[in-house]
Amino acid sequence: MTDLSAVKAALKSQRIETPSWAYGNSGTRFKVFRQEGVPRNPYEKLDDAAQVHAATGVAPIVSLHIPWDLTDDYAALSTYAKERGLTLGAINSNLFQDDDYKLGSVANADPAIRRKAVDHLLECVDIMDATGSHDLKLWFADGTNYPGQDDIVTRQDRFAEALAEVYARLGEDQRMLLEYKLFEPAFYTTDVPDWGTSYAHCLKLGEKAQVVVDTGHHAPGTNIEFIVAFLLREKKLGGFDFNSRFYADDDLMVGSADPFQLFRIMHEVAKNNGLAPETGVAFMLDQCHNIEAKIPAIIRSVMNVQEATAKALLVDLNALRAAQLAGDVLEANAVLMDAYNTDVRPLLAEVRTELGIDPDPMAAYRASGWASRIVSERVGGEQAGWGA
Ligand code: LRH
Ligand code: MN
Ligand code: MN
Repeated sequence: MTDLSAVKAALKSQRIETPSWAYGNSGTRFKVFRQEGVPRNPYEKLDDAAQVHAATGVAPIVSLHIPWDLTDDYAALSTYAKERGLTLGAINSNLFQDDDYKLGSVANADPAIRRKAVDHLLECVDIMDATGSHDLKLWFADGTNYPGQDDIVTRQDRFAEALAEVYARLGEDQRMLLEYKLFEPAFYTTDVPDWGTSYAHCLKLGEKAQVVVDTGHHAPGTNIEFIVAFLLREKKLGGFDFNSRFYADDDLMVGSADPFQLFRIMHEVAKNNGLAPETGVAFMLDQCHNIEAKIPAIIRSVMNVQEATAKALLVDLNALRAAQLAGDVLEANAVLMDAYNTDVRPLLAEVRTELGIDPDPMAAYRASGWASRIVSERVGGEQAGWGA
């Protein structure tokens, strides 16, 4: 039997971090469909994030992306966040939108370009000092398109050297979270293509370097929950970039394409103590909302993570272990499926009522009038967007 009050307590204390870029305009490489009322600066992104937190009660942290969230006073931005019940989370670097990085950033053959790239990363740590952020999130577009284009091992050496310099700059309570991605924009080799490469670099760097699992960055059919379980065992899972994919790096709402996969991932997290704050797993979203309204899509995504988490917490671990030890394959599988097939929406409605918020976050947001307010107030100025 599962202790329902412990399940509720875990759901109340889980924190889901939303990305500043999901509030701005975004699109595919074919077209950005602009939406009315979209934020014009990082401050307005925080205003929208505060609406997501008000509706869900569990999303008080916002990741920034530099330079998309450029401002001349990050301490002031952090204060603005605090005044709205928010804190600034991971600082995401950007080494993929400058002409200089055509052949790579920290793995570029040109030492001057490598220097420029490392300087950007060091500047991101300066920003973390100003915002009080604990996590530097690194994703590199580095790689090659053609066999023979550059030397695979030399590029790894350049990577290791750059990461070591940035690692040495981290403060006591700061971490480096290293993402991996199978391919794109590079199509032949990618310098950090998989969790093993990220893990190997992190292991050499030390305790403050951990792996980020972006759920959209794997080959089709990859068993992501195995990776999650392995990294938790090694104390190397820094966090998630949640999103959904059907084909490649689709960046759709988490839990929309394959809610069962999300449940299997959250089962490994819950079972292996990954929900305990001291384990330090950051539950971040990394998504874009190209054709749907952004704020309600982010609210829906937060709810999808909560539903998967609730189901994972309902797994009867004693019954599961007993079935596993007895070699009862069907019963062990049934224990998992019983939890997955539970409708957890009434439980989450109770959790929200106990938190003092509306049991229906989507309805609460609709009733708030925020959607029409931003359309009438945010006129003029450049709308913020992916890459802007
Ligand atoms: C590119 C990517 C990556 C980063 C984000 C900003 O694949 O989605 O995951 O975290 O852009
Ligand atoms: Mn990501
Ligand atoms: Mn991605």
